[in-house]
Amino acid sequence: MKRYSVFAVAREALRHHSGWQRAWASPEPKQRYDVIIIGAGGHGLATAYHLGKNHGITNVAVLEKGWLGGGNTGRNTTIIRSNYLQDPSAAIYEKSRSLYETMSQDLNYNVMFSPRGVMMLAQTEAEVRGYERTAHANALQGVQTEFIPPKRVKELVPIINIDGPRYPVLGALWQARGGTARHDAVAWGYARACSDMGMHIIQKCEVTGVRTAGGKVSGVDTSRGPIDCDKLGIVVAGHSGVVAQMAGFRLPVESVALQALVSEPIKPCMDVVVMANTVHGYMSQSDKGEMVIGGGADGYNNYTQRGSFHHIEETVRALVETFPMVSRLKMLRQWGGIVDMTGDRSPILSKTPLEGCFINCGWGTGGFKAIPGSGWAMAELMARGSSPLTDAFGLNRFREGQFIDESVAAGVAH
Ligand code: FAD
Ligand code: PYC
Repeated sequence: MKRYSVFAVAREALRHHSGWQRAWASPEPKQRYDVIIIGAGGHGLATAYHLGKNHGITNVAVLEKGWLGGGNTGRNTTIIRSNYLQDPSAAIYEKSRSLYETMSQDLNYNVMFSPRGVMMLAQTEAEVRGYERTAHANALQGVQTEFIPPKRVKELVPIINIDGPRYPVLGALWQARGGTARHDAVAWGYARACSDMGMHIIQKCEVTGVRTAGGKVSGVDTSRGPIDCDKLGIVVAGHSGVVAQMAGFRLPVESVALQALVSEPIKPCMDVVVMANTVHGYMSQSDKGEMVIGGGADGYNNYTQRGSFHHIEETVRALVETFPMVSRLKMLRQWGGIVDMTGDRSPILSKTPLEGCFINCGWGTGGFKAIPGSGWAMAELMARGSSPLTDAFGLNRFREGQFIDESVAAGVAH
């Protein structure tokens, strides 16, 4: 793979950009791989990347039924933070956030990581207490956050209305090194690096069955024929229940639509990410100038990849209350993704009842920020059989009642 650099750009400029290579290859599937990963979203690609980079396992195929990054990875609002309450969560999300800091250099691909700061508004006394508690927990965990007063909120976000009609801003949990990254670039950067290691990324290849021999996984059936493997990773987000059923087990996961929308592009007006979880909306400004807006998940299970209309109204209402200037913006487009929700709002990174088969799911509404850390940890779990970062996130926690409850403390009111 030719490296991207300022010299490469200059060289190509001189020869009419005729020498750029395709970022990743599109090979025909082989008959057998050491490892197959189902799902070329961020988590599947990051798992493959770290299998190669950290463990030297490169006879790997990533199978994708659509196009890579076309699931939730290319549909999210790109918020990156690690201000979780429970220790196992803080460990994996902070590992992930720190990997984002150097991802562009590691992948030789600009993922536009922008540590512009993430602010979660406290608009009730209960939220103040909750976020103060999280800030204390984060201090013990080595995660840098602080609880800031309303005056500082207004200084950081001049367009905010801190005297809201229903819920005034009473303070905020502030993570200065949280931020955003370009979601497609994260998928593309990993795909390019995996392809460079000789891995096969096979798009338009739907897994339709899981094959077993002697009680162990032996391969998959796909829309492009059967493929053998020694180990299988299921990393399919909202379709985890469907694929797990093919492998013969059930998951404590529900699939619902979560949606987002963007406004027309406007001049720079807000250089931090703001989440208002009581009124239920969040907003940041993209590099193109669009206001990127998200709200709540649908209250019922579905696979529509669209989301229900009343959520758009609720979200926009919440944001008009928080940022009155939003009332004068035109909204350009809206979309949805199918997110995989667990009861404790924590992910599952685990061995499964089928030997050789591993699962990575349950990131729900918050897994973009976790992509590099999850890939690192999942690769370790698949290569070595355990990982300190995944120990607490096994399927057995649902049997044993060892939940990692982030349903309130995660700060996203989903
Ligand atoms: P995906 O990117 O969905 O990848 C799974 C892939 O598996 C898909 O490409 C799918 O086509 C493929 N697949 C499924 N079934 C099969 C099959 N049978 N065979 C082959 N391939 C298959 N998280 C944050 O941290 N911050 C945010 O701001 C944020 N905002 C969000 C906003 C919205 C609107 C949505 C929908 C999500 C948001 N999230 C956010 C959550 C985040 O997007 C997801 O948790 C994360 O992208 C999940 O990545 P993934 O790789 O597990 O799944
Ligand atoms: O997890 O930070 C998050 C998030 C923001 C929007 C959706 N998820």
